Amino acid sequence: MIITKILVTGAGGQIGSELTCALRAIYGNNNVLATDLSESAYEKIAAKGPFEILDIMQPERLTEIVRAFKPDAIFHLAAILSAVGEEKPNLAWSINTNGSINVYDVARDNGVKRIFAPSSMAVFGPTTPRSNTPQDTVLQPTTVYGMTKVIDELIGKYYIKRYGMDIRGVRYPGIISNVTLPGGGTTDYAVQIYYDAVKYGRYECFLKEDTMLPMMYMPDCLKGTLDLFHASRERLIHNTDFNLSAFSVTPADIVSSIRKFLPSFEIIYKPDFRQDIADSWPDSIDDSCARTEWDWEPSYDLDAMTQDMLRVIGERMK
Ligand code: NAD
Ligand code: AKB
Repeated sequence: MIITKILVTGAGGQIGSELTCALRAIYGNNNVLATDLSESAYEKIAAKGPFEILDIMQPERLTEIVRAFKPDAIFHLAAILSAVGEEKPNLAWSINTNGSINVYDVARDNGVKRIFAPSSMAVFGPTTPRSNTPQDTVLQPTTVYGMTKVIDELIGKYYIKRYGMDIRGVRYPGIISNVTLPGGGTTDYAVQIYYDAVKYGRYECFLKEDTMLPMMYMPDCLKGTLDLFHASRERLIHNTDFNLSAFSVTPADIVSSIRKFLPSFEIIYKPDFRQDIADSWPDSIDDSCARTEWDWEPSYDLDAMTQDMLRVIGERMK
């Protein structure tokens, strides 16, 4: 299948702002249309290629944009994440489920050949095996965000079966990056800690020091996303729901890693409502299906990531 033109929803977010640039490097700036709700996304990525303001809750506007641009593929990243989802459950419910259906319907009706739509480790809950969480296991999340992500995985499978569509997705762990700040999740601490380490030499953490969660550095997130997107469909047994992992860490592990480079870094722990969310998620994930079906292999461990994060953020703050 030849893909030449791509549309990205939620392109101004933590992942979209970097994935859009990675896609433009492969497919050409003018062949990747970035879309998002606001002008701030426009400032970040528009200069390097086309941009349209798009609310995925407006299917007529989505249809208009898709008919004009004629993408072969859509990366559907627009969503409300876990912490904001608990504060605004109806919004999360609506955007993460009805918004996805809008995107899949417009794609189906306008000849879009492939969709990449990320899921999350938030599909798991307290009744799932917590360590080395298997690929095919109990999905009983206790957050609105997690529920919507389970439903998204199932909607994708339904559209694959009923309409023959090609829809793929991974259950990302917490993504750590240094270009765009995260948009309201529970793993956001693992990004902010690096910014505050460089800027203030101290950080107030909203999770307890021993809260173990799976995490991944953005270069691996981009690599995994693109590798699954480009994988041969014949090899894939799973589709919308691949477990994906790189390493598992606690806040205390990140503090130790930062102190290897900034020995005077200080931390205080003040857990808030996000602790309950984190406690419902796995501490490690078995991603062997991704490794077998499309050769997934992460590159970064904690210290390699810390060194790079501190270097990039430090250079930017000079
Ligand atoms: P983000 O919050 O940083 O970005 C989401 C973007 O969607 C924002 O730019 C926002 O403006 C946009 N958006 C929200 N509502 C919209 C609407 N109605 N119409 C159009 N755009 C809208 O999120 P992200 O971290 O970049 O996540 C991208 C995808 O990856 C999401 O599906 C998320 O669930 C998933 N994911 C992310 C992580 C992570 O750690 N970042 C982990 C697991 C899964
Ligand atoms: C969040 O914390 O909500 C996200 C995720 C793991 O899906 N980073």
